[in-house]
Amino acid sequence: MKYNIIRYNTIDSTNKEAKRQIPSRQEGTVIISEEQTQGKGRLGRNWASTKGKGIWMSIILEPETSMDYMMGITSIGAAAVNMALGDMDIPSKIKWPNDIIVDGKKVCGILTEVVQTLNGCFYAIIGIGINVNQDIVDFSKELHFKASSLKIIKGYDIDRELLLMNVLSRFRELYMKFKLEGDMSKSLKICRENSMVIGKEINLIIGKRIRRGKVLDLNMKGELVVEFDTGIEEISSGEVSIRAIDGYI
Ligand code: BT5
Repeated sequence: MKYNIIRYNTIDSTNKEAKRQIPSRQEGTVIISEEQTQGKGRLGRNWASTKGKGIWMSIILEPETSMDYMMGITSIGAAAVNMALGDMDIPSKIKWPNDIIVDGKKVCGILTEVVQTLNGCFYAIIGIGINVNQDIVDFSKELHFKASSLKIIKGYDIDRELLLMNVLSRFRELYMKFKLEGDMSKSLKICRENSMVIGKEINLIIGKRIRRGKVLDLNMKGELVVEFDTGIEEISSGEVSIRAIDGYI
């Protein structure tokens, strides 16, 4: 997969722009913007995307896999970001399915969307947002408690371009293993080893319903294996959020 990086100064959302550019763009197209005016999180939530301070990007993919495995791409992205941060001496944890946490705060979120074109082709768009050089004042009050940036953590400005290249190169390595060999095991190993939730009691939030359970593992598709009173279930990331019983995560 060869990357083709398309840069914007401002855009509504790089995921939205990636969607607009399908199918004229090929796998490996990266849409990146200095700022997003309508950055998107999961389930209709917003993503704060301060100008010039983060990495706000989306990669267009053609994974040629079944729908079942599509959401596993989020795990590949999470593992890639975890490795790239590790390369820069920043240890991080992964809160399934899509948050990267450093020192108890969220520094990165991932949003994977699947698009089917009229001629029946499936694309995946993985959107990755990393808080790099924000100061505390750049975050809204609501985010002070749960968000942080690499600059706040390290105490100095981080080279966004270097981090971008690291993330892209780690992502390609893990994604191509999955695409060519159907093998997601390395990504899942990283997600397991750095998981914030395996072994923990959690509340699983599905719409208005909350279910309490204990996280046992991730399965081969990157789904969460949870033990409830009623038995063990495999939970896909689509419509759910989780909260630990004992705190923010
Ligand atoms: C996510 O959603 O974490 C996925 C975020 C994906 C953002 C990227 S940026 C490039 C691409 N283009 C897009 O439009 N999106 C993708 P979720 O798990 O739903 O988390 C959203 C929640 O995180 C919000 O409700 C806030 O509480 C919090 N949040 C918002 N902005 C944040 C930020 N910059 N840093 C940390 N937390 C934030």
